[in-house]
Amino acid sequence: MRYRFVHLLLGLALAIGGLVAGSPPAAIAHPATTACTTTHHDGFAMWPTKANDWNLRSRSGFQRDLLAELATEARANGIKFGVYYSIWDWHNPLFTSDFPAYVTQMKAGISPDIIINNRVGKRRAVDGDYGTPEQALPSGPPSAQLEESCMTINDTWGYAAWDTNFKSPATLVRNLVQLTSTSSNYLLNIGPTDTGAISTGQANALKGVGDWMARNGTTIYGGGFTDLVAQPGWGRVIRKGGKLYLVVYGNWGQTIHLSTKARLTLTGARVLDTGAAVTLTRSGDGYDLTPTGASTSAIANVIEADLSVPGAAPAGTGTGLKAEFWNNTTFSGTPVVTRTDATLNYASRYGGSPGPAINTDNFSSRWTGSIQPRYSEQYTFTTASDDTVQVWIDGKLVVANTTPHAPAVDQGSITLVAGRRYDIKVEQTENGGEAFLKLIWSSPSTPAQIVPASQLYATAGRTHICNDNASGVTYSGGWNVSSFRGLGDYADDVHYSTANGSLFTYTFTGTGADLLTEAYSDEGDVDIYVDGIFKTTSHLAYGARLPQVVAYSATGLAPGTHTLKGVKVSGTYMLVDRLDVTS
Ligand SMILES: [Ca+2]
Ligand SMILES: [Ca+2]
Ligand SMILES: [Ca+2]
Repeated sequence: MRYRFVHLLLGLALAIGGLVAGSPPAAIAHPATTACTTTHHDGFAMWPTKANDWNLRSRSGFQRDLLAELATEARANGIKFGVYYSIWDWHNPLFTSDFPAYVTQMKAGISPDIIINNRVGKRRAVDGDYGTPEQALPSGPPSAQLEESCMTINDTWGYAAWDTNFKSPATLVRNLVQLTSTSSNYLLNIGPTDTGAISTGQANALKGVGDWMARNGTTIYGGGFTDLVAQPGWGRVIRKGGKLYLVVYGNWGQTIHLSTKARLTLTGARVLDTGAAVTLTRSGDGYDLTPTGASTSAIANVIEADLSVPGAAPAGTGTGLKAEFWNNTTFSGTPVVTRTDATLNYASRYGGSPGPAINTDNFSSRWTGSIQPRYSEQYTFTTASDDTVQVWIDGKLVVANTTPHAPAVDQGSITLVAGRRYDIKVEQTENGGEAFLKLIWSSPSTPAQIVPASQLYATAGRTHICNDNASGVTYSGGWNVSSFRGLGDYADDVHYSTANGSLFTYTFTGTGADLLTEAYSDEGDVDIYVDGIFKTTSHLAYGARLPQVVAYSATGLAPGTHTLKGVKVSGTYMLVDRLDVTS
């Protein structure tokens, strides 16, 4: 790392990507943000700092304020202006003579609103505010921390006359597309010459990106990861709200196939650049799309498709979970602190704990209440923890890492129903040294994020998950049980029938119930009745095999005993997998 930056006096980096919405005006590569290296480990300031004379103005004949000019120019062009500042300063005498005093001095100068990347620590998921993969393209979305990949246009960060190994516009565009499809930012480095000029090789690369962005930038700004579809071999897919952007790398004009991973409908499609028609047909586990018109880019052409997915529940009204802390690692006795925590996002590190009354070491934490998903989807829960962690949803252990550990990222998944509230319990223990706990969730429609307070409640959940063999469920008309299919069934089992007219009846006490089952090509329609009254016909035929989809939700019933009934109407199979009940 060190050698790379020794000779770097000015590195201007362009961050292009999904974290910033909006379309800047035409520019060489349409950056959304810039990050100018104002000082690196050598401590040499590119602005006329008053702190010392180790800066551009004092040490050269260059008397203008470079950063002020860059800031003015960036803002005039609608580009967010940022600066990169290295907290390592070899020029500061304290750095070598008294490092703890140096750290204290650095901390004293930090604004609470500043963004700190993970190089403040050891580039772990618990360090800083975001991750910084270097010269690398992550294959999937970040799980425990936002990420920004930094990369050079050639092979060197600073200007190097001998380094002419410039990446092609195609490589840069496809890097940008891949990063956007994983909800990562792209920080692309420029090393200007000693006169501030951008070399022809770098300029040509940026011009190529700019040309592509001028036609297809809608794909990038505000776009991000989607798990609604499988990433294809012919390119990448990016989601932005109600649109999917299918970035096609080659063979333009041929029919491409999009495999779906969730129940969705594409209602229209067109070529983004030209508006030319795209033929859209359901096929197999998804859609076939055939564009018309000539290719307008040898790098990549983009199809814009209109996306319809089952509706989201409105944002919740929660304020967080009940939090209890003990000054022992065994949750024993009366908690020393009981309060409501809006989110679970703690970095106690060496000297701290979640509260003044809580030990720095040897404490335990428990959060309880309920969690309310906004989508009927499979949710992945991610924890970043030290020393131990366990997460239960509706009493089921979803995440567990109970061997005391250094900061670790752990995950587990469970399918939830939109708008319902399920019990959640999170336990963490701290023995010694650092202590961390983050609770993150993601789903096909939810980018990985700290679970927001609006979806957390300090009171118990009212929805409980019941298996297809639960008491209260009766089957008539020829049913069998299939277990261990390994296809994602709840409890790895389902009831199934092949006879039209077969039915199940679920008698429950509460205000609502949900039928979850499989959607697949060999399934058909199920008529749904609540309290004996026909409600709807649920269509479960779908090209892709999707476990635990919500076939019907009964909501808002008067408190009391009710029945939910499903009758097989068509298709080869009818399956019953899971029944949730809301009291
Ligand atoms: Ca500690
Ligand atoms: Ca620890
Ligand atoms: Ca089941």
